[in-house]
Order: sequence, then structure tokens, then C-alpha cells
Amino acid sequence: MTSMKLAGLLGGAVLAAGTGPQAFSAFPIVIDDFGGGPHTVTLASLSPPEIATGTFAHAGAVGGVRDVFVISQSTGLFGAGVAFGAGGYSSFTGTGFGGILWDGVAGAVDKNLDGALTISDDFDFGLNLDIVEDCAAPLIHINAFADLPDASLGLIFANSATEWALYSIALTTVGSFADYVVSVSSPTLSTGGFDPTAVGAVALFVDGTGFPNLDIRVGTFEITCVPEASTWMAMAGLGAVTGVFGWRRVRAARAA
Ligand SMILES: [Ca+2]
Ligand SMILES: [Ca+2]
Ligand SMILES: [Ca+2]
Repeated sequence: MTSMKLAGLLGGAVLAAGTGPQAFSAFPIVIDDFGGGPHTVTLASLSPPEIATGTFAHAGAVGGVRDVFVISQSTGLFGAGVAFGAGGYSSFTGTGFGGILWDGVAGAVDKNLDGALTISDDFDFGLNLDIVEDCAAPLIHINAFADLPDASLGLIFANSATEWALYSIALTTVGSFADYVVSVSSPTLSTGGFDPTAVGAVALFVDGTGFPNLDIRVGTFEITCVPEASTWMAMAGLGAVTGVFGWRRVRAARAA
């Protein structure tokens, strides 16, 4: 399929700013290769809510820095981060939130020390990432594992404290890794001014507050262009899951 056809299908509204004459050389854009580490934080929580955070340098992560956090909402044991053999992960014994923030700036993760992670209080915007470039229909690709049904991953791409997009991906395959793909142009929720050609921060978070004992692993987090995405969908066959599901917990982005 030509890019002209794809642009026509999409209407070009969101993507016009990024279209250009170059080849697709920059794709896939790897947000994190999930190598190195272990870069993890853990929490044995006796008086929830409690938070554990860490900031780690890693050349294979966009911006060179992984900020990791886990927040308890019940008593229990909690962990999040990147570990050899597990990729990105969040593991909860109990209910909580966990995730990874890539904002290009090392330092305190919960900057205002209020025990919560919010875009407005805690994110820096040190990346300068164009996730559209010359691609007519860029896609966010996640390969992820959930050990329980009804889990979802939240992906945030932000320009600033007030301009961001949230993509909520329901992990419908339970007990094994599966590929999930969502169009950059179809966020679950976004603020009016979100610009995918000037992303300053990216975050991945797991909302494990709906039920206890959720474990999530993420092996791939990248932006790609359509031809490659079609390949994965063909490989995954009928098991492929594509699309965006309703975001039931917008509040989760605030983690409090
Ligand atoms: Ca940071
Ligand atoms: Ca905070
Ligand atoms: Ca579990």
C-alpha cells in the first residue's frame, strides 16, 4: 500500500505535520530495549499508600534514563522496573500502580514528594521525540504478558504538563506474551494540543488497583510504520489483538 493511500485513509489530519519525503529509516523507534539492569524498585507495604522510586541510566532507553515507580494501594509486596529475563515488569501482591517513565532527565521521580506520580507534578519533558516523522500511519507496538484477565497497560506520550495523549491497551491474552498495536492517531484520551512530533516524555504504567496480585511483563515498546505492523498481525494470526479499549480509570494517570 502506498503512503498516499494510507494518508488518504487517515484523512491526514493529525499526521500532516510529520509527513515528508524521507525514507522510513527511523522506524522502529524503540522506547526501551528492556536490556541492562536490573533496574527495579520494590516495596513491602504495611501502611499503604506507599511509594518506591528509582532513576537509572540506560543507553537503550529513549533519553538515556528510566524512572521507575511502584505505589501500593493495599498491604503487600510490590515491584516494578526492568530486570534481566523479565523485560519491563510490574508485580503486585495486593493492589497498586507501577511503571516506567522516560523523560530524559535523571533525578527524583516523585519530585514533589506527595506519594503519587502525576504528569503535572513529576514529569520532566527532556525528550525531543518525533513519533510520526515520515510515516503516514505510525503505530505503537507493545509485546506484553499479563497473568490475570482484565489487565490493561496505560501508555502516555506528553509534550508538556497540559498536552498529552493516553493510549489504554487491554491485555486480552492471559498467561502468554502477545502483540498489541494501536495507531498513534487514535489515543484513548488526549488534550487538545497534543503534538506527536514533539514528545517530551513517555510513560508506561500498570493499574493494578482493580483486583489484587496482577503481574505484567513488557518485552517490546516501540513505534513502527504500517508495513512492519502488518507483518506482526499476520504472524499472530487470529490471536492478534488490535485496538484501543475503553479507559476505565483515567484517574490512574494520577496514581492517587
Ligand atoms: Ca525523570
Ligand atoms: Ca508526585
Ligand atoms: Ca500474579
